[in-house]
Amino acid sequence: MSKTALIVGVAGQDGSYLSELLLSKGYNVHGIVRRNSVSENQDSRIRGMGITTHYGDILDTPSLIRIFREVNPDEVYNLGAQSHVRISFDIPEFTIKTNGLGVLNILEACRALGNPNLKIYQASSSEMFGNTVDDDNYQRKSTPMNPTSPYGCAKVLGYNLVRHYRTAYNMHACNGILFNHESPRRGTNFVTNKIIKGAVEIKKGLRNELALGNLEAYRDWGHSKDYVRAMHLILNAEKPDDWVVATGQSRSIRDMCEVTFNLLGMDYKDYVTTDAKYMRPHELNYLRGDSSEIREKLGWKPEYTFESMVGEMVNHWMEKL
Ligand code: F7E
Repeated sequence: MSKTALIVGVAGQDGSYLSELLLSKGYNVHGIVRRNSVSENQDSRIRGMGITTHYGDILDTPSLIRIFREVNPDEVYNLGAQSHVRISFDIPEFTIKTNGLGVLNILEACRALGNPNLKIYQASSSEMFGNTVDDDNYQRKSTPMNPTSPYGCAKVLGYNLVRHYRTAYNMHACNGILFNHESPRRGTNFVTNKIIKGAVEIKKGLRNELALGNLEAYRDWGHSKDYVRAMHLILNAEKPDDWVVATGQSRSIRDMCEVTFNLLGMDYKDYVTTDAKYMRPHELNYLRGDSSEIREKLGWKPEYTFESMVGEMVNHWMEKL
């Protein structure tokens, strides 16, 4: 009999790729979407895929209890969050509630189902590490967590709740500590898609410059398609655990500008400006993840390289604009 997956936050970049992956594996896929005043925005990434959507919200426990009962899933993926780090400084309370207490609500809704075989995946984040780096310049599961944003603080709460529920109630609950992951479906207010879309617009004569924030931060960027494969592997590992998913390569925002503009035959220095409004009150300067454990034990490895990912995103915008 085919398995049933319930994806909380299904309408986002990762939700859409994860849906495709699970459908290709024969799952019945259900997803929770939040009401949006522009209904086309609600499901633009997942329309026509063949998944069943339900209106709900991770801060609305009655909706969770109702949907979880109706769907009776084998696997729950919590990808629901206020996912923008800089915006978390503007709406800290909402971010902490959604990304922290929201996880508690999901865990309680799962516990109420009373199914000992239910598997739960929590989207934890490299933002939890903040500016702590091990002596070898990597972050890993054992690296102390010192978050530098309301987003990161809330993610640490969610991470710890998952570990706590795993031990206290013997639940198959896992954390994937995912480093940045991008794709053409990434929101255009995240730096990769902002740079790539902006550079293509400049190439096509639609604008003259691109204003960014801190160009000196470093990120470990992978592709969302590779990372949703990791989510499925993590959930289906024999024992519930916490895993780091990363490429192990770190590049600066400046590098991202250089590679993108070069691909389009331009020099980023002619077009990129900086604007204080994109700076953060507290910056996370450097991310580079050690994912050797998931590679060795679960056989995960990324298929995309940094260059093939940027190339795919550039082609997407060249065709779309
Ligand atoms: O920023 C710098 C910015 O917003 C990356 C989320 O998926 O990954 C993501 O969080 C870097 C930062 O992603 C602009 O200061 C410069 O250093 O693309 P981002 P993020 O904050 O790393 C983690 C793992 C998550 O979990 C999050 O949910 O780029 N930067 N100029 C800029 N960033 C933005 N957004 N816009 C700029 O103009």
